[in-house]
Amino acid sequence: MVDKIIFATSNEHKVQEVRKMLKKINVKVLSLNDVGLKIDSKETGVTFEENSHIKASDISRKTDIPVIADDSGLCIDTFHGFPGSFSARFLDGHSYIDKQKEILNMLEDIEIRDAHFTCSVTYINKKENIDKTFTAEVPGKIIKEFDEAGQNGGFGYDPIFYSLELKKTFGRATEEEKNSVSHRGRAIAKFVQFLEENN
Ligand code: ITT
Repeated sequence: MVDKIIFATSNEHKVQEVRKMLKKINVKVLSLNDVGLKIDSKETGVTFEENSHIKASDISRKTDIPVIADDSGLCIDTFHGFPGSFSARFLDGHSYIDKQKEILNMLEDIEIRDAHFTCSVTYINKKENIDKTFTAEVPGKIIKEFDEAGQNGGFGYDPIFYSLELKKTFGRATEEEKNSVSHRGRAIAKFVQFLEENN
């Protein structure tokens, strides 16, 4: 039975979310800091699947402990999925408040505001020769105006993403609520099912 995995990410928010989810099945999530490794992957893939696979395999080459990595992003229908896998690099060097405001500017006067988050999680277990990727989405809409009150919850673009299922933005949702419907929550749920069937 796998009881610990390394999460190959530089994003501590992702670690926090996934750690909570995997605690429920007694799998300990180690950050790169915990194991003294660094990630400097070039995200050269075109898809979320390719990029999560690049990150997981880069770290997996350096350790025998099972590894997961996540590539995720916000996809806006009107912009044909942009920023998508460029979500982190969009307006590089600027704060997420600036990034949120820029998305709201770009969508000014546009009525169709449908969007989704996508997340691919790659799991590599060298000892057992397993290399699997799980992908999931969550549907929503981009809100119309900057929401100061939503800035305290979640991370990244959460404050401008209105979840159709929660009927509130991810910024205003509790972590538990977000995880119950989110792209990452759903991709991790598929991974958990795989572990349960194969452990
Ligand atoms: P690693 O590559 O090291 O994992 P990263 O933050 O650069 O960290 P990505 O390349 O996968 O990760 O980019 C994901 C970006 O998409 C993230 O920085 C946010 O801007 C956005 N994003 C992904 N999931 C999100 C979520 O749950 N809530 C809000 N924004 C999210």
